[in-house]
Amino acid sequence: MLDLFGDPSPGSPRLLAEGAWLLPGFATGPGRALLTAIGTVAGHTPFRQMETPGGGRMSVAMTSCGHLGWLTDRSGYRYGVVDPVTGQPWPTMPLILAELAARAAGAAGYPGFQPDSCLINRYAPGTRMGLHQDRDEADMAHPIVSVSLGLPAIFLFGGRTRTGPVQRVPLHHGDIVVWGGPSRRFYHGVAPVAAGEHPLAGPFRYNLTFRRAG
Ligand SMILES: O=C(O)CCC(=O)C(=O)O
Ligand SMILES: [Mn+2]
Repeated sequence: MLDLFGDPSPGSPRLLAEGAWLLPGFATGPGRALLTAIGTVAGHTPFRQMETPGGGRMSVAMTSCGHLGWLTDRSGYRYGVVDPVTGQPWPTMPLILAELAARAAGAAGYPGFQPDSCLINRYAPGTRMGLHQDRDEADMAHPIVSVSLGLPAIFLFGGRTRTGPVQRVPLHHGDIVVWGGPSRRFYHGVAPVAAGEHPLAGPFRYNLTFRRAG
């Protein structure tokens, strides 16, 4: 039987911090199918650059699928069941995405992960994500599963405080980072993405961030 997730050459998992693993190439095999799924979701609920509570605009374009979508606007950061752009519920999370997230979480020591939210980030060259914590979720017992597709990027992985030392972790198409438990609230971000052309994703980096939000 065809194993969609069977990658020909995934690297060995690398421990980044207690509870945090880099799974090199874990999603390379299904990369093309994952990008197709992203295109299908974005056909229903388009990428948009959301407003920050301070009145700025995110440089990264975002959309979501799953029961809950992550939102930011002048009234703050939160999850919602309705996409404010379409006025409709977020599209159902494609099975290929949910299964990949569960498999990656299991490989990192978090069995039984069932995400109810998949934030899809699209980085054009020059865009970045500042150091932040993922802390809008109801129950921090669940890990974060973060899949990189398309152009490479440097993932910034810090610690408990914003000002502590930061690891610079190169991420390539198909790499997954999973963090949870003792590192669930660790600061992290993405350095400005360099211009390039990826054979499957064109001039973009995509990131899938799976969470159990509700
Ligand atoms: O793009 C990434 O690798 C990280 C995204 C992220 O941290 C987030 O969306 O909260
Ligand atoms: Mn984050």
